[in-house]
Amino acid sequence: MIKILVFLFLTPSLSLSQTLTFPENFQWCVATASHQIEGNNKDSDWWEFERRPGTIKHNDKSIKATDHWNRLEEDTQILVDLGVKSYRFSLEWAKIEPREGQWNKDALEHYKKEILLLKKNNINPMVTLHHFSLPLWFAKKGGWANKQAPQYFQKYVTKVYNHLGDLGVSSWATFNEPTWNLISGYVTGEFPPGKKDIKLLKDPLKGVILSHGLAYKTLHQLAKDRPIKVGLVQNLNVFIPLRWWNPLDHYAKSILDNVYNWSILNTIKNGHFKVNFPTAFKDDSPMPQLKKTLDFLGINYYTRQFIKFMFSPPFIKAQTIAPKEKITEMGWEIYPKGIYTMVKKAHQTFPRLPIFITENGIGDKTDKKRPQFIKEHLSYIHKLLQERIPILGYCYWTLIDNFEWAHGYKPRFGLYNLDLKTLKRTPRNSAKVYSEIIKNNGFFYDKTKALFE
Ligand code: PNW
Repeated sequence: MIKILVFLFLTPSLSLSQTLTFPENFQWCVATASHQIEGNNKDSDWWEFERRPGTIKHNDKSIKATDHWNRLEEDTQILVDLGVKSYRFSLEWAKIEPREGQWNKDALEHYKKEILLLKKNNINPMVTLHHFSLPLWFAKKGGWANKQAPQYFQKYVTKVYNHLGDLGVSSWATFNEPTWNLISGYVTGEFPPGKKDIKLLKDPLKGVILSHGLAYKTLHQLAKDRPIKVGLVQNLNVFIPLRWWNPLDHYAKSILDNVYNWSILNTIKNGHFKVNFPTAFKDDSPMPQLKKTLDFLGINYYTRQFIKFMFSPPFIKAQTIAPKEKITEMGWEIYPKGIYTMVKKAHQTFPRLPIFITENGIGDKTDKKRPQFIKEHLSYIHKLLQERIPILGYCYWTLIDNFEWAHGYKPRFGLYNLDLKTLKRTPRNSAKVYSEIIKNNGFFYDKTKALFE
């Protein structure tokens, strides 16, 4: 009897605090994006956008950013210090093709050097081909809304692969967060081209999907027998109807969920693009060529939002509701459980597809919340792994504080603090915490002490 009581008493606490060990080959990683760190991206649409009055908070401009372009060795050393197995970064199309059809060999050589440096240090390079910024010449032609966008992108991708394809890049992602990028550019106006008309979303959305499909095929054709992995990175947010009793909020939520989270992934799954957004646009187009164009899925997860229906355009309002302790510098709610929910949904959509958590991070200059933020998200990833969901790795966003798009330099996502004057990188406490997790391939986790449940 006593034995049973002791057992009942101890079991819950045993399972609530335990060492979480990750699979042997789990890819611990950090992620960055070229425009946010390299500097001098003069031929890009973002460079031009930053110079339009009122676009970027505090009138910040990317200018030199973190000067990563000139600090490859220093920054690779930081990656080595952290102990990451993979490094996710993006190539800058505007640097590689600054004017239509003119290829900058030095830029391609620069990326070659970067990849070789990573390989030399036993770090797997994960390349993203497009992370928000575009060559200005292409943006001026309408960017993704241009009917020829897939062909322009294909030319760029071909050039890149011909130059860098034999260096052992472990994975190629065509796009980073395409729906977020396009909604920011065409609906909220926060990103270039700075438009605010939801009706404008349809053409670039279809353009991006078709560009992904063509790039996927192109890369595999160029690779021939080389076993390359090509995928896409999608941001998945948890959306909740603001007022549970209001059918309009449920309706708005389902539309946003469909367009933002799933429109691209569903097109790939079904070979069919289907969006019905009555106040904006409706489309129903077969795209059989999109089927089977993912070797892996990259998921970026950050937050949950509450959705309200509004009676004027854009009809949908996303807002954050959470106590102050759970809100980040970006104003986003910290909601670790959401990574579990969204990865699980993605897995149900693509049951056998390998998943990579390509971004998860927090703006937190003081670093008070970051260590616990990382651990609580990882605890859910561990749970997913125990349920046999094939997650290959986890990238913390990001390595060094950087140019945070329309928010400028204020939000601090880095494991390393960036001194904006000297550009010196200094590890925050969480850099040590993360490198310990990597070294031990896990960590001790006490669920009863969770802060963000
Ligand atoms: C990502 N949301 O975007 C981007 O990939 C990065 O370039 C960026 O610096 C980072 O997050 C931090 O902002 C996001 O709606 C877009 O929750 C949307 C969301 C989160 C992140």
